[in-house]
Amino acid sequence: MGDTATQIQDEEIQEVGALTDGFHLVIDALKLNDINTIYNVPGIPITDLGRMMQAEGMRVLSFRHEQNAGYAAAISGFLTQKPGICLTVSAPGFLNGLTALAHATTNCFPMILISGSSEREIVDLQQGDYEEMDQLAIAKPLCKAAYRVLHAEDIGIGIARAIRAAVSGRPGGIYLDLPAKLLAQIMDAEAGAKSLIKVIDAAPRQLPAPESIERALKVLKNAKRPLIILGKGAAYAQADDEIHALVEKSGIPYLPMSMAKGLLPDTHPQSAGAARSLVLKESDVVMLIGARLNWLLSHGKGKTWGDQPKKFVQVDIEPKEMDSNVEITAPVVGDIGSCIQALLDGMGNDWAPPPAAWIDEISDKVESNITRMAPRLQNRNMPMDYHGALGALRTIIKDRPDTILVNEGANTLDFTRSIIDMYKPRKRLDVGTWGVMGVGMGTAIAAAVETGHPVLAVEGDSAFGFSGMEIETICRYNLPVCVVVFNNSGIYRGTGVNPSGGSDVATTVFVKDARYDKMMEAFGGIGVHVTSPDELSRAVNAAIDSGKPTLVNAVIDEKAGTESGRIGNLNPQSVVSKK
Ligand code: OXT
Ligand code: ADP
Ligand code: MG
Repeated sequence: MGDTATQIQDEEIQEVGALTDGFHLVIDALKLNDINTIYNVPGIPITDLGRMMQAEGMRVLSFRHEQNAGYAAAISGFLTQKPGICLTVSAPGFLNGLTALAHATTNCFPMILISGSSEREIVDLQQGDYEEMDQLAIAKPLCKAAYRVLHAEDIGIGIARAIRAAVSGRPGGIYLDLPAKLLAQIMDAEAGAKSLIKVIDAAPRQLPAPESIERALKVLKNAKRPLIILGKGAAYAQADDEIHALVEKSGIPYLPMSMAKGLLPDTHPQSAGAARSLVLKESDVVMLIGARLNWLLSHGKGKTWGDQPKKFVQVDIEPKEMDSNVEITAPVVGDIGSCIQALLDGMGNDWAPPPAAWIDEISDKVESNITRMAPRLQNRNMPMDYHGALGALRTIIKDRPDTILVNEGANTLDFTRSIIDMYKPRKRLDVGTWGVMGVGMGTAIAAAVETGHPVLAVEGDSAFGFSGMEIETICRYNLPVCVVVFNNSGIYRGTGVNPSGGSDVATTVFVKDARYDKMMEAFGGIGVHVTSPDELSRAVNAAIDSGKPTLVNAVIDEKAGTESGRIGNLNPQSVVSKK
């Protein structure tokens, strides 16, 4: 009997030694760099890659839509300082993941979108391959860097470059294109192992220039009404102790941006969170730490900032951020940990706190805003308004400060941000720089997977709809996620009326009396329908105690919200009235 094909192949393999292939090289390169979690949607050409990753002990979480897998990867980058990995199929899957990649880049989160792609020869001649698309070209303007690997021996380099590009300097999203053919390429296993790179010091410290520290301290020292603004870059940097020390040693009041809440507890006596308008208007020197003067800070000028002339000190790793909107008097370029440490060292031991009049003015405003809000948080109106419902959830976060709060919506976002105090760093995750709806479930899943802490996702009913199908994913992996849908039957409010008088409902209105809790039950999770703050409180406490996937449908007064929440001023107004 003649030799079988397999026998011949085996003999050949023995002659040339053990072989490896593109699939295994990708897996080995990621594992070598301590990347062990993948957020993906399977399909041609990456189904087997996912399977093999799982076989090799990686955690491979499959989603229902790539955008949600991408948001999960983005926030995992924020939480861990390692690039979150989203793995997708070619063209449509790639495009679904691309929104999240752009979101990661916009928010300065490290993430790598790895997509399978079609055959280069066919794509470049536009001959109509399966899911044909020039993905590299399309990704380039939407991310920090984009790479394609064509040869198995370059996989190690490709992944090393992607990791380093994602986390060094200002973090961001990276695209890595892996053509289908590459995954099946074989090479000698020993040469393959040698081709892999373990990235050394992927995000090297960037020490600030000593003169920039001196300049910044001089400006701060001369301030009569100083203010520190902490942004999500400060939360990302994980320099929690240094930041805490700087705030307390300087005695300067601070304002946390949304995702920087909890870096110091919101109840800290120097927190000016409840006196936002006052401190922006009246401050004379503002030190930004990992926060940009973009739309969320009214670009550092105009009505929000008042007439008081300002000097800005800005601590950021990205030199190009300086003077982006207004003059920065004292730029401090470097990584936040190193910069804050240098500022602390330069302050010496006799740093004088800011004038008492400034501190007292802020404390009075904080107290009056808190006192004004307090009775509203106790209200027992039915249907619930935002204050009544959030009064209940606020207590839960206070009692369980390790819980991660995910938050999206318009009114649901804005009320939650100002009502729920945070006590620990990186516990509040939200819509970020773009105010994007749809981050909710991906964020909740990654938060649970990466930290092991319970997650409470407070979601507007519209916001929830963007990623709602992922509650199946939450149930499938049995994650400790409690989703609370603030159900006011619509975008902003449920009261809109079709101006034409036609039979279609208004553009902002959803089905009335919808029961989102039943969706959760469909997948074996727990669904609860609540109409009062006490019921809400009981349901969420039970969910967190049990750790079981839960969705609480919380009925909110459909008249309670306002158009676009706190940012209604950004809506353009038509000056033409048509009959
Ligand atoms: O100092 P003053 O007196 O001014 O008072 C301030 C604080 O000092 C005080 N405060 C406190 N008082 C007492 N106690 C405490 N603890 C306290 N803390 C603070 O309260 C006030 C307010 O404080 P705040 O919030 O800090 O200050 P302010 O002025 O609001 O800050 C300004 C901003 C700009 C920093 C802040 O407003 C902010 O961060 N805003 C982010 C807004 C945002 O990103 N919104 C999301 C986008 S809106 C819209 O675009 C939506 N869409 C369109 C869409 C989107 N986004 N994405 C995609 C992919 N497609 C479409 C859609 C579809 S929202 C939306 C859905 C909405 O419907 P939902 O059903 O989901 O939600 P509902 O509205 O609930 O129905
Ligand atoms: P927020 O929305 O909370 O104001 P932004 O996303 O606008 O925050 O700003 C974050 C800033 O933090 C970015 O300019 C980014 O370059 C910077 N940043 C991120 N990580 C670091 C770090 N480790 N050291 C210094 N700056 C950082
Ligand atoms: Mg709503």
